[in-house]
Amino acid sequence: MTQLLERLKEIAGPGGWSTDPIELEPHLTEWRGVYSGRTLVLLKPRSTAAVAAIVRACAEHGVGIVPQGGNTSMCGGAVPDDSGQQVVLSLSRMNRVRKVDARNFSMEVDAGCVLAHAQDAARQAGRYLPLSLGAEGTCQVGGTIATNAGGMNVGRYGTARALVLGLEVVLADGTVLDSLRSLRKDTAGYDLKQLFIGSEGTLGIITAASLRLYPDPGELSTALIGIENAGDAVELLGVLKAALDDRVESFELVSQRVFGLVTRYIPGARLPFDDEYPWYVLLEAATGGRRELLENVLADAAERDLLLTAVIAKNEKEAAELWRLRHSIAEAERHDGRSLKHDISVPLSAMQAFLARGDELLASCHPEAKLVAFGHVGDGNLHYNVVLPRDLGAEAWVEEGDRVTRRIYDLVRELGGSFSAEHGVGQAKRAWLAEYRAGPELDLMRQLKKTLDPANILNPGKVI
Ligand code: FAD
Ligand code: 2HG
Ligand code: ZN
Repeated sequence: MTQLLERLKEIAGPGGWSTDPIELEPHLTEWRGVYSGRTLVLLKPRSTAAVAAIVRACAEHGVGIVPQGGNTSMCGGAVPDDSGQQVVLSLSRMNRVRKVDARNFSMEVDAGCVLAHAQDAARQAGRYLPLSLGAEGTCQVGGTIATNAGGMNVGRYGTARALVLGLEVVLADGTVLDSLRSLRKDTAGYDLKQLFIGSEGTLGIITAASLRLYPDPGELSTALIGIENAGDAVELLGVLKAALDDRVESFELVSQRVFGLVTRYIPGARLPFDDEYPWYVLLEAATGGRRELLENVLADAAERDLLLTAVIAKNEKEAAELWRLRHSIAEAERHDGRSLKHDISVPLSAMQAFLARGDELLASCHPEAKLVAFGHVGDGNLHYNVVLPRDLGAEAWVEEGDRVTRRIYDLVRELGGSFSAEHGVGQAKRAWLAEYRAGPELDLMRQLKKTLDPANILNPGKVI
């Protein structure tokens, strides 16, 4: 092991590795603090060649590698186990925007480029990188692709997968797979890059990506709406889409309890209403400065009793304040303490049934449980988080938690949904994957893993 360690340090070069406990600490604990581990060494290579050399060295010694981006994973995907034998490979020093091709509506970036920096670079070239999430100031392009993250505007632009035109990936034997093409059409054989999108570092290490860009959507109108029932949000979305079609950029649902956490824990956060409403929708539409387009739809929705109140941001500052409320939810929930995270999706047509039956289920299964529900309802994706009574002991929390989670996931399955919509599986949902995807799907996933990583050195202990 000492020999390997010395070789890894040499490959990473001065400033490219650390065993200092203080420097290691943020790399060893998950964002929520639920999962943590130890490591042999933290490596921060600067080039694809160095990543390949590291993988080759680790492969020779059968040592596990945990690729790490911004470490914002919600399911313990980016931290090592507690053996102290795995290597953490941070992409943070591979953070260049390689080029923006405005004419081709594409950009090439290193995997370690922070998502917000990639967005800025696209904007400076007069283009738009639509992928947007609360963690965008920290998460990296590589990590975001590796989880196939979703975020705030999937309805119009798709998840990370839809924005990937090409990838450069280091395979488990150190081979560099160069699929870094920027084409919208390419039917030359299997589309290999798809294998690595959403594979959470278990099939290869993404070192660079070519991303699809869009024209600037122009002026956006942003509104916060108070509604009576969560189910009305689905009707409201229908009205909005009928009027504005694909100009709807975002459509987020948030419960009063959730915004209550935000105003309690996030300094300066306040809602623009004097009264409270049971549920809220935060929506954004590309109206090109014609606010009246949105005003008319909302007036129509009010006539149909689909909303109780609405405020449209008058300028970018007000819009940013509304988005700050939304983007602060995960942080506020973290301050509030432990919750059972259920990142679920169902077909939009089943969303109302899910919400109604979910309420019944929680009432019957654990009447004292508190629902912390919010999310990307326009995509059929809800964060249906549940807080069990705080006075339950740790063991009972786990037992009760599993029971509640199982009931929720069973309902999701019955409605044709998924127990993991956008956060991935990591370590948190491995057992659920084994159960809810058992059969040919899981078998094929295992075969793929065996083929691409026969010695199981890429993010061992995650996903499958
Ligand atoms: P990490 O957390 O570092 O890693 C995630 C996974 O990818 C791990 O399995 C890791 O091993 C692997 N990985 C990392 N880099 C690479 C690489 N280069 N090659 C191969 N594998 C790699 N997610 C959403 O989908 N939508 C949201 O709206 C959303 N909002 C969030 C808000 C907050 C405040 C936070 C903390 C998280 C949020 N997330 C959201 C979850 C998370 O941010 C995303 O999944 C994010 O894109 C992960 O990127 P990262 O760089 O932090 O990856
Ligand atoms: C969001 O939509 C993230 O804000 C985080 O996906 C969800 O904290 C969560 O449960
Ligand atoms: Zn989300």
